[in-house]
Amino acid sequence: MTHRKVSLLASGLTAFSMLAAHSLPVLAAEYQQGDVAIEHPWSRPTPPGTPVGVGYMTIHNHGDQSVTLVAGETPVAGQVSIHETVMHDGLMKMQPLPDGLTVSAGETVVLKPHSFHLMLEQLKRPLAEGEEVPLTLQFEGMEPMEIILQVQQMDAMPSKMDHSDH
Ligand SMILES: [Cu+2]
Repeated sequence: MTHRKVSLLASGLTAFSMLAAHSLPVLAAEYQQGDVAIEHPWSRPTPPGTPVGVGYMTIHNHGDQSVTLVAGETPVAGQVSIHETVMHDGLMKMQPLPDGLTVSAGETVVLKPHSFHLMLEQLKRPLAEGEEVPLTLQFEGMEPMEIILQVQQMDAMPSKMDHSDH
């Protein structure tokens, strides 16, 4: 009897702390579909006239098979591409990943400045700080996954590097 009570209390507390966490405005949002979890999807404000925006997030694959992000879609952009930034002859350069971005079984991949990222191309309007941008992610062989990018400044992130060069 006592044990049951304790475990009920514990699960109640867990539910409460999850609710509390989700009610905090700046906290990382988490999305889960099948074995894929998306953490802290975010984007950056764009100056007027900028043709592209970015999409960053952490992708966890909790499954025992690799998953591949092959496409994305958002109402604010004409096209979403999956890019990586690489060093080429001593210069940083970004290039599309034609086969998508694969996350191996049990692994985590972080989309962030100067690394993997989504490009929101043919932006239809500037993205403003504080805005929430809906984004549909398509992993190969999975149902589309709806997430929200929080538009925020770089300052909120540990990296001080600027990514405005595209
Ligand atoms: Cu890019």
